[in-house]
Amino acid sequence: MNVFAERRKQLLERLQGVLVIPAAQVAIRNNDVEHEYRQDSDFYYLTGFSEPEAVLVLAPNHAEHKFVLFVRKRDPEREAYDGARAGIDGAKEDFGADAAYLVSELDDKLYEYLKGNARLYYRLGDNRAMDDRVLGGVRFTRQRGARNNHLWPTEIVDPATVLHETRIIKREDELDRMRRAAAITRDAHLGAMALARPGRYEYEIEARIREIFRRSGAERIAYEPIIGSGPNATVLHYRQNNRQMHEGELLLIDAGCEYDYYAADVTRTFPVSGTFSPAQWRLYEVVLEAQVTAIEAVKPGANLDAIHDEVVETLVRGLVREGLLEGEPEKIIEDRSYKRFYMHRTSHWLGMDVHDVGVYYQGGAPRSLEPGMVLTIEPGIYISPSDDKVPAEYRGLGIRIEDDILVTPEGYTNLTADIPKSVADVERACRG
Ligand SMILES: [Mn+2]
Repeated sequence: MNVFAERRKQLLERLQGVLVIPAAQVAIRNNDVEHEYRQDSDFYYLTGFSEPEAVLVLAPNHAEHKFVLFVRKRDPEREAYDGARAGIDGAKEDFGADAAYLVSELDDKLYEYLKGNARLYYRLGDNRAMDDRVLGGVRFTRQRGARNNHLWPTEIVDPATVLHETRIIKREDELDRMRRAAAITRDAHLGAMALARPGRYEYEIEARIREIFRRSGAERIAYEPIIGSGPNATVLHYRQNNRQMHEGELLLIDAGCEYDYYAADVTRTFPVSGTFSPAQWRLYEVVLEAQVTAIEAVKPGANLDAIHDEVVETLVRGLVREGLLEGEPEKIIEDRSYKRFYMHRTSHWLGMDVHDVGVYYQGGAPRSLEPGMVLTIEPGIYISPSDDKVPAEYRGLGIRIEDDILVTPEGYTNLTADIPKSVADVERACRG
């Protein structure tokens, strides 16, 4: 049984009703030109099917059709332009559907799968046209239900409640892909460190990173990369990547590839000229200490809020030590004045999506880490170029260090551990 069939089987055992998940929608860029298409992660997780205009139905209460796919019609003329389509036959033979129909038949066929189910798992609000079609099916099933003595959906539940709790725990086949994504991302960061030097432009570094991703077999980037030199490193979502880099500046790179639908998410900060200045070096060590301490705290039972608090504490003590913050660390943490330099959270889940699915709180409390979860640890310090309350040598410095951490039964594995991070390793990598 392939991995997708296994996932469906596990989910079917947990479902208390019928589940409907549409494929990701095609997004138009302009006229007849589309944005790059990427399948919806939930849809792909359960089917391995990457075509648009498809709908997945899992029907545990149906006698024969537990797994149903609605797909595009075969169309030799269109396929000459866009490539082959699986069609109804392919959906059954290649993707294992118990039944398959044209997506144009969805409205007529939904009744057969909705009837007999008091619960429908469907995510409302993401795709309004699809909402209309599914709710039309619910309405029809309700009208028939009273007369024909069968249940109809009286409850619509977000599939996230069952599916995302499965996706948050990564199995071995998923971790293989995440390790591959991490290895390719390592090569790209090494390539960037070797290439950067005063006079080069941020986009040259971006081009090298994209080249290494693609030539290594990664389908795409996991998110738009940030290549921020000098003051751009303090702009958290900097995307222009078009500035010329200068002697004495830092370069912050936040870039990760997506390999076979799994993401890496890595940030490194290094000196453009290959050597940290004393002020850069001191600040870098503060961030690094916070990051390493946080990683070492990862183990089953720990939680992201506690890890974040520890990061804040380490950063604040470092900032006080370097004279960037004044006063008692406890007081600074309490009044949150450190947010001037560290304004974002420390972690997010990582998986098929770069900000992966899964809740962060359960029953009002931060959820406990479990083996198989993957998260980022990404503390930073960002000092505005116009902050005249700090010594000039610190102004415009932005430093973030980010790794991808797998929770294991014993503690953790750093999936991106071999991307240079210590001052000595980074400076060596910058020399190429
Ligand atoms: Mn991240």
